[in-house]
Parts: sequence; structure tokens; C-alpha cells
Amino acid sequence: MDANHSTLISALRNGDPRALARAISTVENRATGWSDLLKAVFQHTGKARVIGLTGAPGAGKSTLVDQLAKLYRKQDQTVGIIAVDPTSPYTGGAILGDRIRMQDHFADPGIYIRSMATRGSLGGLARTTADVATVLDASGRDVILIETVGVGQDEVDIVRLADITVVILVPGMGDDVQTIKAGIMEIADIFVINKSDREGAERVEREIRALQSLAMRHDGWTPPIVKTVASEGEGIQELATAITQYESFLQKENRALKKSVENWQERLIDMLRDAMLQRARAQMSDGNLSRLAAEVAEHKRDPYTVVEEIAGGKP
Ligand SMILES: Nc1nc2c(ncn2[C@@H]2O[C@H](COP(=O)(O)OP(=O)(O)OP(=O)(O)O)[C@@H](O)[C@H]2O)c(=O)[nH]1
Ligand SMILES: [Mg+2]
Repeated sequence: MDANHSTLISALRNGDPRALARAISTVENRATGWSDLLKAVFQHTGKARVIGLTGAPGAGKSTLVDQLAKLYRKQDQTVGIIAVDPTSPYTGGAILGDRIRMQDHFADPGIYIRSMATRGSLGGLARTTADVATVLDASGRDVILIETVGVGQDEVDIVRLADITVVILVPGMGDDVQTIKAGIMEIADIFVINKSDREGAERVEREIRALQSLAMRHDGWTPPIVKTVASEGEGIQELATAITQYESFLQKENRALKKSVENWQERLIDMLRDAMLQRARAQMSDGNLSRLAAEVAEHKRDPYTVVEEIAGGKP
């Protein structure tokens, strides 16, 4: 590691926001030294509470994240926010909204907000988000809030890296419980029914309860349901309490460690897949690949043997 890098790391660990921004960019863009940086800071991580918040577009995730951040700041905790932008064309508006809200915290270095683009994410979205969270953790942020739109596997993978997953539902709007992806329902540690000022909040609650009665979680935790009106700050304290209660639950019987082992099992496989693919690609020039593809297309060679040869043997 060069001197520049160690300076960056010590500034980062001292909570310097400029160092933080630079370190995150390095990791996000996979710029020179990104993996050395992560290697060097990893030992300093694992202290932050990572909270993932997911829900349909427009459910009020950003508003809720904003309110939670304010509450944690009142408790003198430092906050890092990662907003993972949805791929939908509505993002433009959402990003603008986020920017406007960010002004509230503009003068407060205790809140650091990073928006991440889904497109052009070099290392895979879930992987990059995890790495950015690691950098925030290393910088000494007490709480890391990750906002994602709960639409696909990517989001499920992202929330998997969180210690606590909050799934946000809203009454009406056609995104009732049934239409929310089953995968997302299963990962909820806490349910929030936001926009409870609207009609139908009770119905959503009944639907969640009905689903919960069908399948119990293997750890015995029943995710609580918190009703909020994020835009008015209502129910935020209750949400924070629910988060604390789940944290205490995790502390018992080594559950936090068990959960972390499970998460790392998934993440290590992801990382291995990336690393091996990169190695294979490095060994194989583009020309090589198209030559092999041509040979397979012309049935001169079978693809199974080709892949085995590149991977260095039978699996
Ligand atoms: N009536 C009502 N409106 C709310 C509530 N919470 C948020 N909103 C409004 O809902 C709109 C969307 O809120 P956001 O926080 O941007 O929602 P989001 O889930 O982050 O949206 P995306 O990031 O685009 O998916 C905004 O106009 C908010 O002011 C609430 O509890 N009640
Ligand atoms: Mg948002």
C-alpha cells in the first residue's frame, strides 16, 4: 500500500468526510487500490448498526430514512445513508427529492448521504453496496441506513447485508401485501405501514398478520408491525424502539453471530464467483473468446470441455 493510501485510511478512520467521500468513490468505481483499501479497513468494521429499508417506489422510504436519521442524530449517533437508486425512469424525481431533503442535513457532518446508481455498477450492485457500507462502518458511523426499492433479487441481496431489515408497505396503490414479492416479505424483521394517514392501513396490517400466521420464522421472531406517517414524523420513535427490540433479540443466544455467518456464507460465494470469473477473463483475451465461440458454434468443439479447460478442470 502506498503512502497516499495510508493517509487516506487514517483520515477516513478519523471520520474526515472528504476522506470518506474519496474512499467510497474508490471502492464504488473499483479505482486503483480499492481492494487494498477494503482489506486495510476490514478489521475496523463490524461496529456500525446496518439497517436496510426497502419497499415499493414512492412508499416513503427516503422520508422515513430522513426521519430516522434525525432521531439518531438527536441521540448523538452519527449516520451514514446509502440510497440505492431504482432503475425505473422515475429515479430522476426521486433523486431530486433526496437532494432537497439532504439540504436539511447539509450543515451536519454527522449525516453522510451517498446515492448509488444501479446502472454501470462495476462490481455488481449488492457487492458494491456492501463495500460502501464497509467503508462507512470503518469511518466510525454508528448507524448505516440503506434504502432500496424492493423489486428484485438485487434488492434482496442488498438487504441481506443489513443487520436489520425494515420492509415498508403502504395502504392502497395496488401494492398490497399480495403483490409484494414473497422474497421481500420473508426477509422483513420489522414491517412498517407508512402513509397510515391514508385509508386501508388496518387492512394491510391484517394481511401481514394473516401471512405471518401461515409461516413462522425459524428463529422464532415475529416481525412487529409499526404504523407511521413519515411525512409528519409520526411513529418514528416506535420504529426506533422496534429496531432496538430486534437488536436485543439478536444479542441473545448468539443470534447476531449466526445471522452474520449465514450472510457471509452468501457473500463469500458471491465474491468467489466474481474473483474466479475475473481470473478466467484475464487469462482469456477477447479474441480468444470469439475464436472459442466460433469453434463451438461450428460444432468443432464442445462447450463443456472448453469451459472445463478454462476453469482448470472438472468441477
Ligand atoms: N400522505 C403521506 N405521504 C407521505 C408519507 N410519507 C411520505 N410521503 C410522501 O410520499 C412521497 C414519496 O416519498 P419518498 O420518501 O420519496 O418515497 P420513496 O419510497 O423514497 O420513493 P422512491 O425512492 O422514489 O422509491 C413524497 O411526496 C412524500 O412526501 C406519509 O406517511 N403520508
Ligand atoms: Mg427514495
